[in-house]
Formats: sequence, structure tokens, C-alpha cells
Amino acid sequence: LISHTCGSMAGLRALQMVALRPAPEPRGVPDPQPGPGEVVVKVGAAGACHSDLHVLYELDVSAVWQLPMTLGHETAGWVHALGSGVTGLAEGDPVAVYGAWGCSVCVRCAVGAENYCERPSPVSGGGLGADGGMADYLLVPHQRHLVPLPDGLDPSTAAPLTDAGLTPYHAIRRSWAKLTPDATIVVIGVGGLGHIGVQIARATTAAQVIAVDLKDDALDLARAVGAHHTVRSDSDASQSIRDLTGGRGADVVIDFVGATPTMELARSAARVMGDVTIVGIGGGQIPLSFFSQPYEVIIATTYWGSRPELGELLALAATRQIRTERSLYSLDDGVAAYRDLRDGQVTGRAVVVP
Ligand code: NAD
Ligand code: 9ON
Ligand code: ZN
Repeated sequence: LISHTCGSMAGLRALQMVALRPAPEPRGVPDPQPGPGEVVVKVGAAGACHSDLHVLYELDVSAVWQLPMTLGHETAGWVHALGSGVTGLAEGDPVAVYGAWGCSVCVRCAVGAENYCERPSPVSGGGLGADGGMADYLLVPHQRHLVPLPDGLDPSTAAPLTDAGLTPYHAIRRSWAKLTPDATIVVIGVGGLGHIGVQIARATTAAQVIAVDLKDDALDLARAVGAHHTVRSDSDASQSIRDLTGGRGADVVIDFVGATPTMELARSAARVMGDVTIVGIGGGQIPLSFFSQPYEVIIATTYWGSRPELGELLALAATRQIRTERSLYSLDDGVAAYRDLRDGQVTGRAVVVP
């Protein structure tokens, strides 16, 4: 297919978003060369995130991103080539790519929270404006975006941790103080993010974990990775969560869907003084009034996580307490990864391995 689409101009492969709405296409791309301070990573694996579907089919990014653009914002691999001035890394080092590329200078970036860069650019990372990791090689614009993998973690295990792991890690970590041993956390949506979220809740807190989804295989996966209870996402779900919490409701609810019904569920299932964190970008909207949620419930959205948090999560994963359920696809079959994700056929994470 690649030789059909691009003839002889290039030998390297990439899965690119070519335009709004159509499926991504495998295309040939030039060999990336690292400029000063840059690093080329040989891609070991790149995860397919549901956000890519929002980008491909729902959000209009054509005014701010130059297309075609290689997809993939969840990547790990090995250092392949170093630009001049890069120190402390060597060819062959296994690395995770921290995907939120900020300005590096503002106060948030200075502490590693480039996900909350205060001088944000429309190009927020590889696969999110710049060429991403669904390719043989990824050009990383600065070595600070690379986190060396701890012993025992290979790139295909690590890739999903950079987003499907890091995003729930950050969302759960910010609510740790409320996740006492007598507390309950509800995870809504047990897909790529949610199934790792369940495990992060189990590994970093002693709280009861309740997982909610529409699909049987997602609920089965939730139990397999440690959820104490599963609840089907329907009109009885809020009452079921109250029943499982002695009538109190959940101390922390994390919504990995972000559709109107899940946002309604999240706030109605919360305990007085609980946290409701909306992570999913499902386009939902809920009206806010004085009585629309229990008193002192804090509702927040979160975006990805910080670079130090990625280091913490990789250290946790190296202890074998986090398992990533993966369906592997070759790069030539990357279109199928997104098709299956769109069709709800993926359990856990679809991961492309070049
Ligand atoms: P996914 O497709 O792998 O998983 C979504 C899961 O939600 C599936 O198991 C699906 O069955 C379930 N679901 C769908 N509708 C539901 C409902 N009404 N009730 C209960 N469960 C329902 O998606 P993902 O890659 O895990 O991403 C989840 C969401 O998080 C997406 O919207 C994605 O764009 C977003 N996201 C946000 C951030 C962030 O930083 N805020 C980062 C990554 C992904
Ligand atoms: O990692 C993701 O999936 C988020 C942070 C990307 C959101 C987007 O669509 O820009
Ligand atoms: Zn993502």
C-alpha cells in the first residue's frame, strides 16, 4: 500500500491523518534527521487513543494543524539518533516519550507539568499537531521529553503508560487525600485509560474500586485487573453505587467517557465533599445548579499528567503491579486499530508495533 501511495520518494512508513473525517492512511515519509538538541526515536510501540478518533472525526483541527500528520501521541522505543548538543542519552537506550510538549520556560513547564503549559501552542505534541509515533521513527524536538525506561519495562508495555496510564495516574493522584481505606473510587469507562485507572487505584490506595461500563468484556476486564465491583452503565447505576457505599456515594468518581449520561452519573454518584473528575472528551454537557450535586463536590477536568508523574508511574509499572491489556497491530494494519477502536471492538488498548 505504501509503495502505491508514495512511489519511491521514501522508504519509511507512517500512519497519517490526511484530512478531516476519512480514516487515516499508511503513507511513506522521509527519514527524520535530528537537528541540534533533537532526538530520533526508533518506535517500539504506539498506542491508539480514543482522542485520535475525536481528532479524526469530531474536532476540526485543520485550521491549526498542518495535514497530513502522523498520528500517535502514546509512544515508547529506543534512542536512534542524537542531534548535536544532546547529552546523557545513547543510541539504543529504551525510552518513553512524554507526549505533552510545552514551551519549556513557563512556571508549569519548569516543574515538568508541560500538560499545563501557560504559553500553549496549537501544536501540543507528536500526533497532536506534530508528526507522532505511528511510524518507524519519531522526531522528538528535545531530550527532556524522553524518560528512560526502568529495568524490566519494554517499549510495548511502556507505550500505553505514557497516556492511557499517565492520564488516570494524574487524575487519581490529585485525589489521593480522599482515597482513604474506607473510601470508594468509581471508574466510569473501562477502555484504554479506565483499565489502567482501576489498577492504579488498587496499587496506590486501599479504597474500594467500582468500575462502570456498557460492555460485558470491559466489565470482565475490570474485574480481572482488580475492581472490587462492576456496575453496568444504565439508569440504575447511581443507586447501585449508593448501595455499594452504604448510601454515602463515592468519594472520588473519574469519568473516562465524558458523555452527558456519564457526567450525570458521576455527579449523582458522588459523596458529599467528593471529587468528580472528567477525563473523557465525549462532548457531554450537564447543567449546573446549587442542588445539582451533593454539597462541596468538586468537579474538575484534567488533561494528561506531568513528566515527573510519568516517572513515578513507570517506576510503579516496573514493580509489575500494572498490567496493560493490549491488542497488537502491525504498522501496515494501523488503519484496523482505529477501525476496531471506533467500532468498540478493542478490549484494553490497541497498540501499533512497527
Ligand atoms: P476507549 O474507547 O478505549 O474506552 C472507552 C470506554 O468507555 C469503553 O470501554 C466504552 O465501552 C466505555 N463507554 C462508552 N460509553 C459509555 C457509557 N455511556 N457508560 C459507561 N462506559 C461507556 O477510550 P480511551 O482511549 O480510554 O479514552 C477515553 C476518553 O478519554 C476519550 O474521550 C479520550 O478522548 C479521553 N482522553 C482524555 C485525556 C485527557 O487528558 N483528558 C487523555 C486521554 C484520553
Ligand atoms: O492524550 C490525550 O488523549 C489528550 C491529552 C489529547 C486531547 C486532544 O484531543 O487534544
Ligand atoms: Zn490520548
